[in-house]
Amino acid sequence: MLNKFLGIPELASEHGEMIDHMLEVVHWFMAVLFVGWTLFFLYVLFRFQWRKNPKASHEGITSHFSTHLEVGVVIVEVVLLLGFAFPLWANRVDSFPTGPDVAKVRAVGEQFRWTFHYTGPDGKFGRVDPDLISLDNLVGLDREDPNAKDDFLTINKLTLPVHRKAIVQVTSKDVIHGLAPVKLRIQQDAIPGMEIPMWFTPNKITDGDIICAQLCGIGHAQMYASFEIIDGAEYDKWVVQQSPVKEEAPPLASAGQ
Ligand SMILES: [Cu+2]
Repeated sequence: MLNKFLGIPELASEHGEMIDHMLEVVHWFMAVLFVGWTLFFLYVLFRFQWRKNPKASHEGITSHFSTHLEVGVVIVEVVLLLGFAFPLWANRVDSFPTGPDVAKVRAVGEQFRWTFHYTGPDGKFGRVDPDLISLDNLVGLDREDPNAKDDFLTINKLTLPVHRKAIVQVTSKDVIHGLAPVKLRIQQDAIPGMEIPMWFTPNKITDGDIICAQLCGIGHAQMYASFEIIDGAEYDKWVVQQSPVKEEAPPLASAGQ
């Protein structure tokens, strides 16, 4: 209810309901804290006003009420973090799904766009090497590698099949970016030199925005991509169509654009 009031975007992944539930709990908790501490603050303003207490007391308040209250708040926060947030995230980055049905994509961030690297029909990524990166080879794919033959790239557009598990491996070519397809309720920072996988299951045929969640430079606001969740059979057809790479990469977005 509070989520709706705050305008949360449509939900399009299986685990997202738990994320939304936690968001709802956190928002209610923050609302209670906000109102509670405001009332306490106003009470203190009047209770200890100068007119009623012309002489400052060096003893101060003797009641431990506020200390107990603060300990209570800390306990609730620890429960939220250790009981909800950590297990939720652990599910996304532990025990990765395997099998031919799993859609695998590498998301490569750079100033200021996302390149998505697909395995192609073989389900295997070709070897990548930073030394091979050029304007014609955005992810440094080694075309000599047999696994690379059917790999293909898309720019600023992530396509995934509905109701099938997807692993997205997030990395960056320059600075820290953050891959945030908000409707899928998942997000991962892209760290240069690291490839960080996360997995989820899209459960709705829809499309949505992918924003860069880290302030990554002067063109950060233009670092916009989108995702599309399509029917599984359609996805398989699309993968075959796209493979191997035929399209040319658009010119690098410059900072001034
Ligand atoms: Cu960015």
